Amino acid sequence: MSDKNNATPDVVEEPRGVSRRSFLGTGAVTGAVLAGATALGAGTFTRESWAAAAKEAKEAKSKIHVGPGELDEYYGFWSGGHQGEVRVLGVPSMRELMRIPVFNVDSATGWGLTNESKRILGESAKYKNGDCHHPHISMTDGKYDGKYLFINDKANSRIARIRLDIMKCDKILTVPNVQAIHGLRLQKVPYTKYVFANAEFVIPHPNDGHTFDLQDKNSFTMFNAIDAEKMEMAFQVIVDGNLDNSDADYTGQYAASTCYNSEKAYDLGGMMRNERDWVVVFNIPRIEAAIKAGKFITLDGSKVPVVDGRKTDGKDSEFTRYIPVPKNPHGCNTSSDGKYFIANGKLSPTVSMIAIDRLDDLFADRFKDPREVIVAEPELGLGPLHTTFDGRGNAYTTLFIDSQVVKWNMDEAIRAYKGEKVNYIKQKLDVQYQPGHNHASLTETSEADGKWLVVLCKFSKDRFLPTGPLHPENDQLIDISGEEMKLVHDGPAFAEPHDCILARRDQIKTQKIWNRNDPFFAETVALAKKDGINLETDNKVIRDGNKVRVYMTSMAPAYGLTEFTVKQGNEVTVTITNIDQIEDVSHGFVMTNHGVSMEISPQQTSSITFTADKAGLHWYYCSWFCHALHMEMVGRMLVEKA
Ligand code: RUQ
Ligand code: CUA
Ligand code: CA
Repeated sequence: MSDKNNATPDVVEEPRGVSRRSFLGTGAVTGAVLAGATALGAGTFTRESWAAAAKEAKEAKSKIHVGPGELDEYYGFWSGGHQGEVRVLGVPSMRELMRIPVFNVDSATGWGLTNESKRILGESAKYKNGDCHHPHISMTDGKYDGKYLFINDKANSRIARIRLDIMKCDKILTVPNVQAIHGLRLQKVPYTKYVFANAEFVIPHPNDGHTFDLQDKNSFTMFNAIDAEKMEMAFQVIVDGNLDNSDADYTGQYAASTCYNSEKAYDLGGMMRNERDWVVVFNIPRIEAAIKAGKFITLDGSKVPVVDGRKTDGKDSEFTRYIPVPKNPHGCNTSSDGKYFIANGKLSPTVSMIAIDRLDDLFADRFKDPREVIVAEPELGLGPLHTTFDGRGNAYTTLFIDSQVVKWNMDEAIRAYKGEKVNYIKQKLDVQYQPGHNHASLTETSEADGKWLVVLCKFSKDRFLPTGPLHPENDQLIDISGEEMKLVHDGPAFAEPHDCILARRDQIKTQKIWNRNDPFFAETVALAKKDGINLETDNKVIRDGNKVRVYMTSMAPAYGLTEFTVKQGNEVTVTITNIDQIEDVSHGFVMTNHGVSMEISPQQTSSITFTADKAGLHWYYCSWFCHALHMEMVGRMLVEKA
């Protein structure tokens, strides 16, 4: 079997290196061209280097091979990008374990179709799309507590929460009065009380169609804090410029966000006018105090407390500080040692290291220049987007334009900034190609263990069998446990895992079957109770005017009801309780030709509502292969002519 799909390619017949490395050098990346960049490293590959790569690939294979029946060491949670779901992978095998539908509609589980999922989606169930970027796991004392995973939807300005014990989305919130939730991070210490979420785009307030213009005081965007347990808005902070990515510190006091459009421009040229944009730092206790004291406003019909974190006449507000950094910065990453916020320069070859222990002084106005909090600005290469950490003092930054990951040492970068002659760059590794986020194991917790690095490449070009004009992305796994980074795996992925996160497998505890008291379907259980139904035993049809409620059990390989009759035009709700107790015996329910499909896992209750608009006999069947007689797990609905 060829190992092309899981490792560096075998030796190739001709040195393809040049074309493989330089394909974006001629204008495919507007930012690169406009920033005057050309692709570096073209021609660095030779026949010999490919042979070496092939040898390395062989060694790598043994490292990542998780044999049949063996378990991975890490859970990986991958954003599905504009596909809208969250994916669960095992690392290091990079095997996909599960998909968690969130902002998409999913035919297998019935997400977006069932009544339970529609209640969770709420008002926003009308949207069938989403664009998720940043999955993050809830923390206690700077370590994963394995309770929740949160993720943003840039497309429809939402935030979703996934319960990790069942790996289902249980809450979705639309953030009011903003457009495009992008950067999302969690408070790390003392625990994840807040989800911090950046709204990217500047809009007029009220946004009632009165203007295209964004220059006046009533046009702005906001930084948002969400109560993680209630999944309700806690507060919003008006900012200057726009907001891109963010992170929180290890004291619970500060959060920081990058801004690439300090210009408040509408077009590319305008957004690149300033040599420096900024990082805005939020003082969480001060914001909380102001809100407690009633010193806030509300906006455009919402009740959420809003404070103004903008400068007035060049003077800082009490809530924020703006630290100028070059240029259109993107990623914002807190180092695992808790010392620095690192802003990734994107259009500048540098990253800016902000000393978190200088922020108290910054907020106390003890500095003449806010840039006095910057302790280093190492030059790393072209297009730095995101940085991650190994817990041993090294940082790893993706270079989008160079198609590389650069490993560098933070202390040495600080010494170099002070004028010492020291080479803080440890290694540059080619990745294939154009990396966005990267993520080292446990990197955003105090337990960063420096074992694995995932690099999410936006382009895969020639790394996989061709799939037509649309190519997969390439999620690469790199071994960082030694001195040198070693690429060990290529992982094709469908649109578009911006970001992923790795947790140790012991940090995630899942249920094997559903608990009958689970809140996920509690409302369905309550409705059944109103109909006098015992879901675990009853198989009954309740007629209520034009509405028909069909209750049945399922146990492999049969439904409790194998036929029921309704009238044409009836609104039919089918509620099924899977009374199987055996792990892995999931059933499904599909009503043919009605767009009806759902999952019913052991001890779960699921319900779905549809209109019986076609007179006739309609078969329903179990869609999840559950038993030797799975094909026989069927029933019939008779729809009588109106
Ligand atoms: S951020 S790489 Cu949402 Cu970079 Cu996508
Ligand atoms: Cu039940 Cu297949
Ligand atoms: Ca800018």
